Amino acid sequence: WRPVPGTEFSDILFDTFEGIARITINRPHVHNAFRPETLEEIMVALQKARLDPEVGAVILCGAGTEAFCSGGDQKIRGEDGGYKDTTGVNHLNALDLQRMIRTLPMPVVAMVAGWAIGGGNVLHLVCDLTIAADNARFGQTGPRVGSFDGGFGAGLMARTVGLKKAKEIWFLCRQYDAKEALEMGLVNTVVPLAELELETVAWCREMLVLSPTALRVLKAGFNADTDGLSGIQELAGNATALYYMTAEGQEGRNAFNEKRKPDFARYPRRP
Ligand code: 2NE
Repeated sequence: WRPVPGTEFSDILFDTFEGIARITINRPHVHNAFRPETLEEIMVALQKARLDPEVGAVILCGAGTEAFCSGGDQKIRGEDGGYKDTTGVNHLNALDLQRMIRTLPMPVVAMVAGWAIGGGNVLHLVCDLTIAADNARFGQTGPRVGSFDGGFGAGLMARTVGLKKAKEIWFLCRQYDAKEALEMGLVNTVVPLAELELETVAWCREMLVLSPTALRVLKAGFNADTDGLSGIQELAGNATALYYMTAEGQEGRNAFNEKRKPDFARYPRRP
């Protein structure tokens, strides 16, 4: 792994390896709970990964082996509608990050060792794939600590593990081990902790040799109905980008720039 030059972060580590960008939440003293700055930094790193033509997959993980992420940092949760940043402003920018992960045009793989709790459980849920170590433990705590995520946390959870199981997870605030998470479809695979990174990189490598456009449009397709009109926007944006690459699409631009009528008759109506 090579640190990405020009990126100085306080709460995350950001490095790359052979087309994979790895973002590590680096707050092990609180089981990698996030504060607004953590999430802001992850979004900056994701945008850098998006703009790097060498990067085709992202791994999201937590520092150490005890926790992927324990959700919002309860020590800085404010009274004014969110989590306080260092200037005292409250944020719920976990929701911004969730949307960004879903619209990133490449697979995001959660690599989960240890706790994935509260907003940390939702964070891996919104990733495209989850590779779990055998020491991983999952669960929601919201109704116990005075919080909830009724957006992707509830709706995407239900679509992932089924409605009854999702309600159980949220209504009872139980914890589930890696084997149970695999059985309910919350994770893709479980591997021994010592093999977690190798296995996650292997999954990324398998995807990296496949068609990036196919994966990109498939991701948008998987998310489209759940994300409503903004999901359709993402899917349709891919269609627009592909259309721009055709001679038919370029004829419209050329005609405008050349101050003539466009001649679309040359382009067939396909069955
Ligand atoms: C994760 C869990 C079950 C682990 O328990 P254990 O016994 O292994 O560790 P311990 O001792 O609780 O935690 C170790 C240190 O990490 C801190 C703890 O306070 C402790 O530090 P000290 O007090 O000893 O100094 N820590 C752990 N999680 C933290 C957190 N989220 N915020 C601040 N400090 C944290 C156990 O630690 C646990 O249940 N953690 C809390 C999980 C939780 O409730 N997360 C927030 C859910 S709400 C949310 O994430 C959210 C949302 O619902 C909507 C929008 C955005 C976020």
